[in-house]
Amino acid sequence: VRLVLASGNRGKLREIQALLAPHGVRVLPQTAFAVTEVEETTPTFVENALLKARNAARYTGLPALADDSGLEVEALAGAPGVHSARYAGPGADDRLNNTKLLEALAEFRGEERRARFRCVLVLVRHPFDPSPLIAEGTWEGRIAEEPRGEGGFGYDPLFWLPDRGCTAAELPPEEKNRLSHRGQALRQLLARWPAL
Ligand code: ITT
Repeated sequence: VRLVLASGNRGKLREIQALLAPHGVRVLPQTAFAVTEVEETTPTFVENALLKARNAARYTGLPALADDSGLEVEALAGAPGVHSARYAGPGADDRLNNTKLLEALAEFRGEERRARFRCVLVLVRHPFDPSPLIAEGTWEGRIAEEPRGEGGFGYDPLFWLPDRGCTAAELPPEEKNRLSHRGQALRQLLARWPAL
């Protein structure tokens, strides 16, 4: 099975390739095709993922998988949520986003820094697929007071796992995939995928 990943995020690509390779699924990056990215204009993860998946299927003629994900921080009423990639403004990188998050939580301690990652995956077999496969996963943690670790991407250096005593960026990649919102969503997607 071959599919295109409707994402420009290399961290997501790496993790999803590792999760799907054992199932005989080859995941091609949409950057290998002339795909014009869509704007993520909707207020929900699932609608954004659908937009991205249909768009990539339209440009490539391949089945397309999209991942819309983000970090929901309780003390910030669920922000940055669907806006996680550009929390610190248009063109913001991971470092700026992480700095902004630490500033927003400066007043909060311990339990008050609870947060969760959320990942919604959508698979469309063709651009007008009337019944896309949809799966979701969440991962609970806290926002650390300072970044730790070099692994993963995005907010991983700030995502503290109280049970493990480390951040997501300090986990080996296969351990992150075993625990993460993305790993959970992908296993749910595989269970719902009749062709596999
Ligand atoms: P695509 O839309 O092209 O896939 P993106 O990075 O813009 O790439 P999203 O709109 O889904 O993707 O934004 C998700 C953001 O949430 C991402 O940029 C990270 O900042 C954060 N995020 C999602 N999963 C994460 C993870 O496993 N570890 C750390 N941060 C994560």
